[in-house]
Amino acid sequence: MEEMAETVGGLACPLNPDQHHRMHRCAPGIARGLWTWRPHLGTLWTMSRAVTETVVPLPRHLFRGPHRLRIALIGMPNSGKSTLFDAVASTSVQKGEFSGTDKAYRECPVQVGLDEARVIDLPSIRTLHSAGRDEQVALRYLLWGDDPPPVAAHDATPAPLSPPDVIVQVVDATALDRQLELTLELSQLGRPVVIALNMMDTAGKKGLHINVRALSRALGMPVVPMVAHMGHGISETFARAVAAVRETACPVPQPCNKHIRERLQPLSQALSRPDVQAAFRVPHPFLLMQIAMDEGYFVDEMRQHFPALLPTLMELRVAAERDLPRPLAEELHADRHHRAATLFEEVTRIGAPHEGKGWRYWLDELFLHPHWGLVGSLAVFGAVLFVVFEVSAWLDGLTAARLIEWSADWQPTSTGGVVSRAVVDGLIGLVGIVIPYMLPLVMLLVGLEQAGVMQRIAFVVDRGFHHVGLHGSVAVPFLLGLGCNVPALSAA
Ligand SMILES: Nc1nc2c(ncn2[C@@H]2O[C@H](COP(=O)(O)OP(=O)(O)OP(=O)(O)O)[C@@H](O)[C@H]2O)c(=O)[nH]1
Ligand SMILES: [Mg+2]
Repeated sequence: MEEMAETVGGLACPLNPDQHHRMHRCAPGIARGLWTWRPHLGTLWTMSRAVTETVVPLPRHLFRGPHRLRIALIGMPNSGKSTLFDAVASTSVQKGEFSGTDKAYRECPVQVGLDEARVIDLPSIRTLHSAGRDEQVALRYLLWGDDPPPVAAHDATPAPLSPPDVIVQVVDATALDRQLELTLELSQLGRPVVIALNMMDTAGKKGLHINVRALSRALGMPVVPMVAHMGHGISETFARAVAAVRETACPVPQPCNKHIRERLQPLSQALSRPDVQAAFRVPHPFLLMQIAMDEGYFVDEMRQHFPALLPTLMELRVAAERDLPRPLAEELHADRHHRAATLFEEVTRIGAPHEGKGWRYWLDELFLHPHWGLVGSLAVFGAVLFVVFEVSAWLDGLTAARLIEWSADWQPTSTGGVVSRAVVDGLIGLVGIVIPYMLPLVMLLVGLEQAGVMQRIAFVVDRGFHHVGLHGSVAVPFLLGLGCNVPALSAA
């Protein structure tokens, strides 16, 4: 006999005559089961079609495997770089020292959505011009990584790391005016820069209101408000960093004032030589600024590689300095300082310091206290257990228990009825997990997270979890696991 075909989920499945006969015998039972569930069949059909037909557009190219990104965290001392790094660091952190210094760096892999990156926590840097020896290696890493240009070929590479695809400048928002000077310098490096505007909590308490959008517009860089030790703004910072690379968004050029620009014009022209560009492999405005500032490393390299050109450059530099009230380097520094201060004034408003002690203050007092922090965290764990065992048991009685009671009398004897009964039991089981356990638990955890309690708990338990090779942020999946292991595993 010819094989008959039945369509299951869009696939044609051949049925032999015996199967066909059995199917017809089962049909009344299945039909009865389906009749019971008929109000939901339409919804299930729509949902199954939505699942099979939904197309999720992926970015054109993902940064994964050998194409993973490198993100460098840079900033002035105590701006919060290490706090940000620790917040995203997995257990596989690699440490190293920049060659010829005792300055350490750390790097680790991070997952940013579907993209992968390696994040590097660099030593603090105050300025890119007139940098000290330790800052010099960090600068050389930012410029070239482990791929030095001809002028730096004789130096040991600062670290065996590829150069960054994007720079995240961690900025202390409470000292924004000073930190913007470094931002103006970083904007000359020709790489995407993202500003992580950290310590927004302290800035708020000091009455400092920063217009983040205006700042971002003026600099041509994404600016993300952040409170690193609370975990606020961290994922957005990394998402914006990846997006900046994908869009190859480079900062708006921040030229010095017209008066100085005109004076530096001859020096700029003398440096605009393809062989100089090829030897240094740095953006022209940056090289111009280094030579104009008489920066040791770059002037030395110029002396070694372009001995005939250097005297001309120095003469042009002296000519640019002539009639200036101060030495050229000081003049350039003052100009940068002035531009940073002007920008700061444009984007900030200083109000009255926040005197009141709001509930967040008391949360900090409790959770960030060396001893009471642990007690507070244990209390939250206790509250979650109470919800799971007491509140959920009550909800269970109202939902799943009633459904079980309702279906208890249905004892089918046909195969179709048994299959339908199994489906109904499965659905009741699902309802019994989702409504009494998962929903209250997830709502509670979202509430705790939005209030900032979870971030504080993650901070408190971080040290303890590190002993078992985990990070403090696993506190959320840990608690979620009290309701259901599957979302807990996927969240981890
Ligand atoms: N109030 C507040 N403090 C923060 C924040 N982020 C970091 N801190 C604190 O700022 C201090 C300095 O943070 P670090 O992460 O060590 O700063 P860093 O930039 O790595 O410092 P160095 O590498 O030593 O230059 C630490 O005490 C942090 O706890 C924040 O968003 N708000
Ligand atoms: Mg640090």
